[in-house]
Amino acid sequence: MKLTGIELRVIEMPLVAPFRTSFGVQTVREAIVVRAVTTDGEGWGECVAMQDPLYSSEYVEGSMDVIRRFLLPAIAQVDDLDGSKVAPALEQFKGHRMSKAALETAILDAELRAGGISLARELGAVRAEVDCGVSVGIMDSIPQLLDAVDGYLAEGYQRIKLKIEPGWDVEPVRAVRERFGDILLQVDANTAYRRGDAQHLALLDPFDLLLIEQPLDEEDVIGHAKLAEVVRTPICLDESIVSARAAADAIALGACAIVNIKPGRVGGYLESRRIHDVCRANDVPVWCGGMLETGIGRAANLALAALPGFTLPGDTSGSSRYYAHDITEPFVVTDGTLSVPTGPGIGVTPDMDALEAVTTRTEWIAF
Ligand code: NPQ
Ligand code: MG
Repeated sequence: MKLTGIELRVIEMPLVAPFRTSFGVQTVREAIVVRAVTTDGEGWGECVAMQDPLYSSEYVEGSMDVIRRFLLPAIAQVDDLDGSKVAPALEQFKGHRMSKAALETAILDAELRAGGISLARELGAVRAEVDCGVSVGIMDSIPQLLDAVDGYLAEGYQRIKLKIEPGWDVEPVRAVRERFGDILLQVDANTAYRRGDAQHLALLDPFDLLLIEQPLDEEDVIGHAKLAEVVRTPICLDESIVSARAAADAIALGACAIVNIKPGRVGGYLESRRIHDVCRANDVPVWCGGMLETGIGRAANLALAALPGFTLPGDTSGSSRYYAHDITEPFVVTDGTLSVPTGPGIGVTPDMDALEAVTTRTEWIAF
């Protein structure tokens, strides 16, 4: 396979409702859609970096720059290109995992489409449907939160994740537990707490949460291990787990009992599978995180979430959780599950009119 060129599109998708986390309020999802054009056909990927470096150090304009100036020229040097050769060719460049993941996915998708193999099959999927959870943002009031959770439960979501931060933690959790009883419930702090908050976080213990996700700074792995000795709620890491090595280290240190896998954060689906394998060998459950993906990223996430170690419902929500109009066929939650795409590659293609409508800028980089 030879790459003919890459199309980069910056897109702006309005969210159905503002999404508030400890790092701010999002009303629009800006992202990059990658189309790899090869001698064997096309492939698609999505870069999940946000517009601003608030979740991680990556951001849209930085991704555009590093892809254009460093990553694509390195891929241009690779003979007989396929998905497995992308990460090794990009290893020389530090970090920028979301940008690398988007390129690897687009090239892997092109390879798999040409070979008629689904991404799910390629990764080792063992199920045709995945259990869906939903991430619920910080709200202005408890009644508003309860209305939102009520709506998601009515749609069939099997697990609720509440975003928390200091000042919005014990009370919302108590309110949701009291109102909805024995549902699968977990929380995500996106690094909003410090080591000294351990006793406060232990106040969540009576609510039987599935897990608390990334309470401390992404670099504070030992802090999470210390916290695990004080709180009974299992600790799950998100931001800290940037590679299979980071996962192995965090597990060895006792910093996490559960791992959130996001392909963008770790440099792609192939590294995601390695993390899955490391966690499985250690009996650590994993689940698939979400980054407000369009249908392109959502399709690929479903393939990953179908692997055997994904034993907890993921942030693999339906398209309508975030978008009134997705750029692919919408993913619709039925009986609390989403179907894993079965077609070649990621199994979906963007609707070009819908994609065009949300594109703010297109760059074509020929090889
Ligand atoms: C998390 N995702 O698990 C992330 C955080 C997150 C579904 O909770 C724009 C782009 C807005 C990426 C908001 C979920 C975002 C974003 C939240 C990621 O930590
Ligand atoms: Mg998270």
